[in-house]
Amino acid sequence: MEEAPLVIVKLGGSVITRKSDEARTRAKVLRRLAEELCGPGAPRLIVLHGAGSFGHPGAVRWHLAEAPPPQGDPHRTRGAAIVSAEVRRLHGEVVKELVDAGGRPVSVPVAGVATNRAGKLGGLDTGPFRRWLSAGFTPVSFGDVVLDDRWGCSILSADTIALELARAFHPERVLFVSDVMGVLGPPIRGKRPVVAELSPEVVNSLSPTVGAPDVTGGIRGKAEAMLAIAGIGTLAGLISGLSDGALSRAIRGEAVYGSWAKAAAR
Ligand code: IP8
Repeated sequence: MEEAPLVIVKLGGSVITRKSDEARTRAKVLRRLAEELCGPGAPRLIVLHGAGSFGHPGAVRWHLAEAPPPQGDPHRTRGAAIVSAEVRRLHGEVVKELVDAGGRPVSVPVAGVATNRAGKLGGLDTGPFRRWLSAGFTPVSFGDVVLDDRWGCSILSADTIALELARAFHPERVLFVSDVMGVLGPPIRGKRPVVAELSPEVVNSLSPTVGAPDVTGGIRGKAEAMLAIAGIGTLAGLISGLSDGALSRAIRGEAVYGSWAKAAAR
């Protein structure tokens, strides 16, 4: 039997948490997004979320996305434990909202199935995602602190998890849900327009990080992940989670305003 279409959605930390206050969710937005994900006729989903203000400030403070100094850093493991606990607090809220919205989410943290090597993904066992999906659940994972076989531990972004899962599962589309309408291009008459179709030239012109403290590459890191996803034959979009209904339309395959990286022929 043909499998029902699968969509991977990453809820960006920028849209589900408040940037200004440390470690608070945007409760109303999170609730609405959960309802859009669990509405009637939704496809099979894998849901990922970023760390936002629950994870990035601590990751910056304890330098978790950098190599430790040669003499070692006595605060690194303590800092990593705090960040790991904080992102789990956010994760609990995301899973609860999905349950309350009528979904069948199940938590699949990558800390148990992924390792980094010098801050980059070394390996991710996608088996647990496959098995939970086959059993009719919606696996939910998040950007996390993982073991690093060179640095002890480091950060794995949900953007990287999205790319790796796209390689394993070839979903219909991967959607990045953000607090912006799309990737903003270079200014024209003082205004930066949303780039409807991403290309390597546009992505190379983006500055590495914009806005709140972000250890995983900000909008540029996301745009790079989108191009990589398109390169393996899957459509990738960056849409706003602040526009009512955009996510619900996008998961059903409708064309939604935002930035898109078109799938290369498989
Ligand atoms: O927000 C970062 O994940 P992201 C994870 O998906 C931590 O890039 C712990 C900062």
